[in-house]
Amino acid sequence: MESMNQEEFERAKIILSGSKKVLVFTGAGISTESGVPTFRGGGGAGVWRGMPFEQLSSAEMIERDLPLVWEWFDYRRGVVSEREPNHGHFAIAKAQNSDRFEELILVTQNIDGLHHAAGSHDVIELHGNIHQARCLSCENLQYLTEVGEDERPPVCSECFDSMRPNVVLFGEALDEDALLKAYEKAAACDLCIVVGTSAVVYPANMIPKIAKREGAFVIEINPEETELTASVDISVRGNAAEVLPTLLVKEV
Ligand code: BV8
Repeated sequence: MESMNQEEFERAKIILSGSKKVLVFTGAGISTESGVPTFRGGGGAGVWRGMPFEQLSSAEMIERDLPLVWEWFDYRRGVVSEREPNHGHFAIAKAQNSDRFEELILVTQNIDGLHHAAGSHDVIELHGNIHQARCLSCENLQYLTEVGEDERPPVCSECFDSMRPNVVLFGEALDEDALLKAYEKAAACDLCIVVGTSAVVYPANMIPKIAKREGAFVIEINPEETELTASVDISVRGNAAEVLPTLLVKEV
């Protein structure tokens, strides 16, 4: 862990030992060690078939070219399906399923499903889930394992209209219930741990800001500085898969 600033890490451990209600907020960086490319910065999934990802993942594409949207997300799901959760995902799941804290709420921007795969429960997936399809008419949800790979766009089993990926695209509103629950939990927590996010995407990036505004201690875990760094209480320069297992492990 030579890449980590040890002093900040020790301070973070002391804060954790006194925390009761913890909110963990994750972004693409927590899946880096699982081999899933991030969106911005090195090795990102920035461009595909010559189009920037923010254009491929924009609301207008659903109307304009739904088959291309399916090709894009089938490609992304192909990348994710070969990947496993890493020590960072498992550390959060272990802490959530132990009596380490009174409550541990996990809010993620990720759509890769790796938090579920690691054993986390009640995950608030603000941007949806790449493994699900949603009907354009009746909103029926189906896992893609229930739909033939060659059926594109998938046909809804309820109303037979076409289905789209169950993912929030740029320019689309987030699920209101999920967002409100995440805001409430952010306002109620006494510690917010922000892991692996550049914090540029709105409104998800409001989660740590609400926690801070309502009096929570905010710890950031990221090998690089972000837009949040100046406003957090402790910024641990390190990789999630290295830092989380030691940070979240029960005090000896
Ligand atoms: C909405 C699903 C309104 C799709 C995603 C101008 C200014 C401000 C805002 C806007 C603007 N123009 C438009 C907007 C709004 C827009 C937005 O915020 N745009 C940004 C780009 C400026 N937001 C929206 O459109 C949202 N909707 O506002 O709706 C509305 C209201 C009512 C009615 C109609 C509309 C919808 C946003 C959701 C978009 N969908 N994902 C897909 O995946 O293809 S967002 C996408 O970015 C991913 O979900 C991703 O999770 C998310 C955030 O990125 P990060 O997770 O932070 O990933 P990133 O690569 O950026 O950073 C990785 C970090 O990890 C780095 O810091 C790196 O250092 C670190 N790292 C790397 N390795 C490690 C590590 N950390 C730890 N350990 C490591 N090993």
